[in-house]
Amino acid sequence: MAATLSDFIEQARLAARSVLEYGEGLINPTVRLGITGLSRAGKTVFITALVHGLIRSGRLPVFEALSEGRIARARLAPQPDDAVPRFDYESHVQALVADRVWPESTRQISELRLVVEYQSRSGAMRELTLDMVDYPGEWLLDLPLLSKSFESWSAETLEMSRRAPRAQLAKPWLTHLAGLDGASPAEESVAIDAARLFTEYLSACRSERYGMTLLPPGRFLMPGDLAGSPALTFAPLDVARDGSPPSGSLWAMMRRRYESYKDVVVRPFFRDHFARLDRQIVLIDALAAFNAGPEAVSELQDTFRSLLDCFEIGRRTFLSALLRPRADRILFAATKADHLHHTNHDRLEAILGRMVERAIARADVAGAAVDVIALAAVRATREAEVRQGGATLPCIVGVPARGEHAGSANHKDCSGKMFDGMTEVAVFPGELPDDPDALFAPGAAPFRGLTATTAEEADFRFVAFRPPPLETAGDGVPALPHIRLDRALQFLIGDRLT
Ligand SMILES: Nc1nc2c(ncn2[C@@H]2O[C@H](COP(=O)(O)OP(=O)(O)O)[C@@H](O)[C@H]2O)c(=O)[nH]1
Ligand SMILES: [Mg+2]
Repeated sequence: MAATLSDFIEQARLAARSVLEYGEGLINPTVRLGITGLSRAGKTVFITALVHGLIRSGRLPVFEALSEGRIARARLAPQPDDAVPRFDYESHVQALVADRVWPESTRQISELRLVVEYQSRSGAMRELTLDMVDYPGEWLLDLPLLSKSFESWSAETLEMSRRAPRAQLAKPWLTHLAGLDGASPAEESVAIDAARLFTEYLSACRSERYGMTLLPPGRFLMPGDLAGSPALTFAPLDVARDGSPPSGSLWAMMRRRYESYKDVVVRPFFRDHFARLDRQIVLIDALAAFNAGPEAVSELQDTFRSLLDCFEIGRRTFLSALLRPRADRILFAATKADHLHHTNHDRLEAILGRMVERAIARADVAGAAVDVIALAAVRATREAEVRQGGATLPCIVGVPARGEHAGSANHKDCSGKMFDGMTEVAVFPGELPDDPDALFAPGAAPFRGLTATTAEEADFRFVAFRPPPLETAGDGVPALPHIRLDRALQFLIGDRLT
C-alpha cells in the first residue's frame, strides 16, 4: 500500500501515545486485552464470567496464579479512556447470576479496568492492571480494506457474491448492478439504491440460515450514528481492477465514499483501539456455522484468514521501531462449547486448529503466539448418557430458553416441541466429525444444515439454554461453572503474573 500523508500522521500519533503509555507501563504494568467477535459470539458473557471468576476467586485450576494461591485480590478500577463507555459489569452479573438470563446485547465498544493484586513467584507483592476492551468483530474485519483500492475491493466482493450459497441472495443487488454504468454521471439516488440492495444482500448472508461471516464493510450491518451518511452510501461496481474513473462519474463518487469510509471509520478504529492492544482473544460462534451448513463452516476458515491478515497488516503498515510490539498473543476461541458433550469439545478444538493452521501458514504472524481453544465462559449444561433404541447417545442436559424448538436430530421425545423456559431436558445436539479433514475435502458435503434443509431435517441443532445456577467453589464462594475459561486466562495473562 502506498503510504499516504494520513498514514504518516497516524504513525506519529501512535508513536507519541505509545511512548506515553510505555512510561506509564513501567510504573504500573498494564495489559490491554482486546475481546472481539462478531455480534452474538459471546463477548459480553465472556468478560462478565472472566471478571466474576477473578473477583470471586472462582474455580480456575489451570490458571496458575490463582490455583497457586498467589492472587490476593482483584478489584475494578476507573478505566483510562474517558470517551469510551464503561462495560456494564454490575448489570451483566445481576442478569446472569441473580436473574439467570443472558445479558442484553450491546453493539458498541466498551471498556473495563481490573486491578489484580498478586504475589510474584519470588514472593514480592505486585499489581497487574488489566484493561479489557470489548469491540465488534465486524470492525476488525474492516482492517483489510485499508490496503485495498475501491476497484480491487469491488472485484473481490463481486467474485464472492457469485459463489453458492451467496449467489441466490445477491440476485436483486447484482441485477441492479448489471444496469449500472460506472462512467455515467454521479447520481445520489443511484448510490442510495445500490447501497441499500448491497446492504440487504449482506444482511441476508448473515441470517441464521446462511451463517456467513465474512461481510465487510462492517458498518453496513452496524451503522450506529453513521446511518444514512455518505460514508455508508456506496457499493461495489463492476469496473476494471486497475482502471481509474472519469471525473464526475458514479465510479468516482463511489470510490471517494469508499475512501471516506476508511478515513472516518477504519483508520480511527485502528489508531484508537486496535493498535493499542497487547493481547487479543477472538471469540467465534462456530456452532452457529454448523447450524447453517458446510458452506458456513468453510467460510469460517476464510474469516480466520482475514482475521490473521488484520494482525499482519497492523505490523506491516503501521508499526514503526518506536512502538513496542503489540498483540503478542492471539487466542481464537470457539464459544458455547457447553452445547456439546465433552467428547466433542476436543473435536471442535481440532476443527478450529485445522482452520487456523492454514491461515497462520499464509498470514505469517511473526512474533505473536497463536492458540485455539473451545470454551464456554458460562456452562449452562450438564452431561448425560441417554439410551435410545439400544444405542447410548451422549446428551447434554439444561433448561432450554423459552420459545426454543427442538429438531429431530435432538432427543426423540422432544422433537418439534417448543420449550417453556422452566423444564430441564436432555438433548442430543449431533456429533461433530472426528476427522477435521473430512470437513474441508474438496467437494465434501459431510452434513446438512439450515442452508440446505429445514430445522427438522438438519444434522445439528444447538438450542439456546438458560444460564445455570451458581456452583459453590471449594472455599464456599459461589462460582459460575465454565469450560476451559481458566485455560484461556492462563494463555492470555498467566505469564504476566509470575
Ligand atoms: N450456553 C452458553 N451460551 C452462551 C455463552 N456465551 C454466550 N452465550 C449465548 O450467546 C448469546 C450472545 O452472547 P453475548 O455475550 O451477548 O454476545 P456478544 O454480542 O458477542 O456480546 C447469549 O445471549 C447467550 O444466549 C456460553 O458460554 N454458554
Ligand atoms: Mg456484547
